[in-house]
Amino acid sequence: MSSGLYDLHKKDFDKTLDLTKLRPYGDTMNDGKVQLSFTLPVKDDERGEEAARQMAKAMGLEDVNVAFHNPLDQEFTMYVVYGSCVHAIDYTAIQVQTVEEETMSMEEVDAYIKENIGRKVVIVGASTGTDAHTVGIDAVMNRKGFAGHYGLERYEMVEALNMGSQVPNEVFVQKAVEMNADVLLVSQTVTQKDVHIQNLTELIELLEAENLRDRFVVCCGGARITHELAKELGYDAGFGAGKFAEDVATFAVTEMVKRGVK
Ligand code: B12
Repeated sequence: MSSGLYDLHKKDFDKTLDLTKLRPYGDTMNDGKVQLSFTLPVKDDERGEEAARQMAKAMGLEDVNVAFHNPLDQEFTMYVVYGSCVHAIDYTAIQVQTVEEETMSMEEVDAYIKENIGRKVVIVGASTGTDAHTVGIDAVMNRKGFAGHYGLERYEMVEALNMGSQVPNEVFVQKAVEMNADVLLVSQTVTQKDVHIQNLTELIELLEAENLRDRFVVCCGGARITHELAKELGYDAGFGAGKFAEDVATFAVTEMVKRGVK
């Protein structure tokens, strides 16, 4: 939508939007309509359907409609429900921590490295710990990239090593030292039982124990990683869904220059 149309819509058609009481939008402003899917460990029958309705109500939905239910197994059923969320939030009070650099293109990153660092930047990445997912780290590192964004292997001024998945933190650090890496990239996809927090914390502790933390720019990423979480865990930056090679490359090289790395 062009910004002109957007302004017209907001100013002339809607008088009820109050960003201090933000609710989901379905058909009309403030209707609170959401669609939600979840699984209950019960049979797919009328009683299960009622359980799904009550569960949705308990989650803060009203006018609940169980639109779809499908047995996954004898005792497990997946439900899709629609309803109106009764809660509202104050959008104007929201503050988020984000990476502030304006993202450069691959060509701009290469030019920036040539001008400010004067040698290739060495970047080692992996999906570490028990995490077997490789698509995220491949998206960022593989030459062909992802969704039209070339990966770091394609950058003229980057020497990139993608170690793949299930890489133990010790092996990762050993390789980073061996390659005299500048930047470490960790991908974490599985977050069940906060395994990503344990694993990400273990890596930082390992680097600190070996007095190596300040030697690298250390970034993590994954669908459920935020910049705020990454900072809390001792990383320099975190990148979630919708972030690509150029986002992390921009951050890493500008951070290196801020630190005076040559
Ligand atoms: C493909 C997939 C698999 C494949 C993985 C194949 C492979 N080679 O990677 C297989 C079938 C092997 C698999 C296995 C498992 N999976 Co799986 N899998 C998925 C699936 C369908 C897609 C994930 C994906 O590839 N996304 C695409 C990539 C491009 O997105 P991304 O990772 O978010 O990456 C982007 C950004 O986050 C960012 N990024 C990612 N990493 C990094 C790193 C850095 C440094 C930076 C800068 C950016 C960055 O850049 C990318 C581009 O924007 C998801 C469901 C879903 N639809 O998301 C489940 C999902 C991730 N899997 C899940 C689970 C539970 C598992 C298993 C544990 C299942 C099991 N019980 O065995 C196992 C894993 C076992 C293990 N030890 O890890 C859960 C995770 C739930 C959770 N919250 O923990 C999901 C969400 C499915 C679900 N709804 O339950 N899985």
